[in-house]
Amino acid sequence: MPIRTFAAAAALLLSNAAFAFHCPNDMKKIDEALAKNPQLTAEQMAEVKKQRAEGETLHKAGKHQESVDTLAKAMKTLGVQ
Ligand SMILES: [Cu+2]
Repeated sequence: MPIRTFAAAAALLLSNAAFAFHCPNDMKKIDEALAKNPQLTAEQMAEVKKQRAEGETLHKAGKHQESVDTLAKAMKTLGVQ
């Protein structure tokens, strides 16, 4: 295998692994924030829970980038980084 192709494949694998780790981490942050009874409107709460569930579904489907993006919205509403 040419070294270039190998490097590209390795980089892809690494970024995938990073994302695979990223989503559960974000979900954990969201769960922790939700456990603290955040001051959200009922509407925001429903939205956050929906995004949290969606993020998990996307993560399990291997769509890590979409999952991270969806979870990021929920985290923004919750005010967590
Ligand atoms: Cu993921």
